[in-house]
Amino acid sequence: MIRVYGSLLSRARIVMAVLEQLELDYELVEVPTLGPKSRSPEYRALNPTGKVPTLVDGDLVLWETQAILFYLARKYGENKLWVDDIATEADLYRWSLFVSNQIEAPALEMMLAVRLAKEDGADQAVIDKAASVVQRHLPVLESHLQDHPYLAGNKLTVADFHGAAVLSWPKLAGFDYTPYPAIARWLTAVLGLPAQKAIQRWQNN
Ligand SMILES: N[C@@H](CCC(=O)N[C@@H](CS)C(=O)NCC(=O)O)C(=O)O
Repeated sequence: MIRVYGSLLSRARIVMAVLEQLELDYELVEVPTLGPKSRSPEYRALNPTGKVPTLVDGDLVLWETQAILFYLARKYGENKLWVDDIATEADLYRWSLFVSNQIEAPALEMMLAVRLAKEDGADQAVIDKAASVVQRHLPVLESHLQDHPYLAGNKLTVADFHGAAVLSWPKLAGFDYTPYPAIARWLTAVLGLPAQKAIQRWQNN
């Protein structure tokens, strides 16, 4: 059985949503993002970074969220969540890497500013600074999504699962996507998939 190490409060949820969408059986091995379990020698033997998620599928041990998503789509996708030709595959990598390289860090910073806020509240200056970096890149995405339903190949792919998850983080810091209607429409479509709801069954794991 496929095993995912991580938690619902981590990027492991992106992997889990893709597993649900592919209708694969899997087990969640709860590893809190911080804390002794993720730092244990046993866990570091699987993932030397000590971060989550990690995927174990038979003899394969894999970490880095997007590598895991690409593997799952290629191995089990059967034309689901992947694209058909090399040019469209390059397009999928382009959008995935654009989100990862340009938006993921500031989007995470916005979410963590709220999640890790002390009693006197989140640091709005930190949120605003990170939001301005995110915003710099949104017009490109907005323009693309005005003409395309999804990031690559005009179909739902793993790039959408990753991208929509990352772009959902600023919302937790109050970011408003109203000026970006195509992004807002895409976020609603991808984050509203039944697969996203299905992962909540691990809530009381
Ligand atoms: N690029 C990595 C990032 C992994 C990552 O930073 N995971 C977070 C949870 S979502 C984590 O484990 N943080 C704990 C730490 O930084 O020690 C991936 O996508 O897998």
